[in-house]
Amino acid sequence: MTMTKSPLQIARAAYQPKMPVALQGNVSLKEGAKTQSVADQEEILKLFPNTYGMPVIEFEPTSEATTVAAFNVGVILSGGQAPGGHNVICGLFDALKRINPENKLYGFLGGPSGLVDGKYAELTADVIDEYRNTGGFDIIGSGRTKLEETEQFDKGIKVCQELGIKAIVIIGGDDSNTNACVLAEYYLQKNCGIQVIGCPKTIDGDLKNEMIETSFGFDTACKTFAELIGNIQRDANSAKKYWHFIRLMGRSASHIALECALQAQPNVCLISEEVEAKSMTLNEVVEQIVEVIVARANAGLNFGTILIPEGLIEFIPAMRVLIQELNDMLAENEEFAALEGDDAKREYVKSKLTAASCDLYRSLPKGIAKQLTLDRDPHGNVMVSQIETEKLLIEMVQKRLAQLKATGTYKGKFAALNHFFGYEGRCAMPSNFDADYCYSLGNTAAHLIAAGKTGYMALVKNLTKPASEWVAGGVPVTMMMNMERRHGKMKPVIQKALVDLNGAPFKYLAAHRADWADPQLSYIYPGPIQYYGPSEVCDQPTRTLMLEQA
Ligand code: FBP
Repeated sequence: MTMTKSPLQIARAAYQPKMPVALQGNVSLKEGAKTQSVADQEEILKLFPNTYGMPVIEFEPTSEATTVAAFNVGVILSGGQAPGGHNVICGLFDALKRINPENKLYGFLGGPSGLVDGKYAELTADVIDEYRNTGGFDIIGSGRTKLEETEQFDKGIKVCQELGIKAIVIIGGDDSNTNACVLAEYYLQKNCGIQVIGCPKTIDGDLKNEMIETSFGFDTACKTFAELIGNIQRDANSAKKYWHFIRLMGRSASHIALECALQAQPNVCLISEEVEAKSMTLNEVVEQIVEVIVARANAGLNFGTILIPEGLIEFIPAMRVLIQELNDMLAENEEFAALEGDDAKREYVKSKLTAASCDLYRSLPKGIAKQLTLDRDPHGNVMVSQIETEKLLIEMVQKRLAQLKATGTYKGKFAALNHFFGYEGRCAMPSNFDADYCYSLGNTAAHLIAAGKTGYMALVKNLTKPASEWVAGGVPVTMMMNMERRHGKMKPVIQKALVDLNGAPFKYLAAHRADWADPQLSYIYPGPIQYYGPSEVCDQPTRTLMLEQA
């Protein structure tokens, strides 16, 4: 007999996510005061006249049951995978059925384009049961199509009307939730009766603010990477012959690198936001690494671990200027796209850059320079996941160590290995935290819809407390917005949360990193995510969240 599921998969299918008390029965709704956007209030108000200023909402338990007429909902998974996405959909489905067993849930296939192209599938109980507490987004697939044209919005209305859909739930990161808000505003203007609710997804951890404590997926992804880093540290400490340069996903923000450092205590962890605050050059970053390598070599230890956030390169001021120039130059540039061959493209780029950026561009290894000019994502972001910063750093560190060797300052041996962790964690089986959090987010989205809300993001907070004490509700998306330059134009977007250098997680790293670099080893080996066992082993949120809320 062939096995179709592992024993753990079977056990997880039966796991019942823990939920806040307020979501366990009937809910009533409490509205707070009017809200404002985090910045650029006048511009955001002008762009979102119908959804600006709405109050924050909290759900409270009530003994009164309300009867809600049956309605249909469509759900979209948008952007990069994050553990727990399936549980948002399961939570949404279960709550919709509790609200009215006649309610139906449709999944739009392959991301936002599924809505526009009318590609969908009904998510019935049989389908949902296959995906409970599983990683991945394969239940309906995901995509990065940007919903921004009114033509797309109008096609969406038609599809929703055909299916009797009264609300769309968009599960995505900052850019996707920005689009959700634009869509909500447009549908209100058109008075077409379609609500739009967002859910905070991304392993990057950069969709958080005063209201949203963390995005889902960050917990599981970091725990998965931290396990791998711990394993590498144990290997390094056993073989004693390699320096491991480990780049970690996270786009611009260094939250993942920071969280992994807090969990595994590597010898070096670079934080892009600090590099920017100190206006460090690439050479200074290299020097910071070299100092640790030399000190450890002097103690006879020619091995160690270095964590590098994938967005590092964008935070080196001169590189940032170069990337900005490249972004503006590449935006809708058909002339560049038509060029054939790397040399022609390189010459074209050089001819368009300012003198300082051109010098920097020329000084980079050709491979890295090329990676900087690869296609932007649909939101105009440079795809930092494709820039192999860890290899660039290895090359530069190697050169610097050779110089130090020549002067007799460094007597060690340097052999380096490079790693890039991202895809390894994005679809991991969700931790109990993410399984519970996501299921609650899905439930919350259903209640926001039943309450007739639109332009809101589902909110579940108090996350360092036991799940029963979490607080659920909704936060208007406009509250998180500011104006930023995208594709060469100013656009309203949700403000990204970068690592706060005055925040407790970074301060902890800053206070301890000298000990972690020290030849006296202080590696932690976190081990794999545990799903069954004592709560302190299985249900703990990230160190970031615990330090932020301590
Ligand atoms: P989201 O912002 O869509 O959640 O993306 C997360 C992420 O994993 C980033 O960390 C990474 O830079 C990017 O996706 C990689 O994108 P792709 O999956 O398109 O290679």
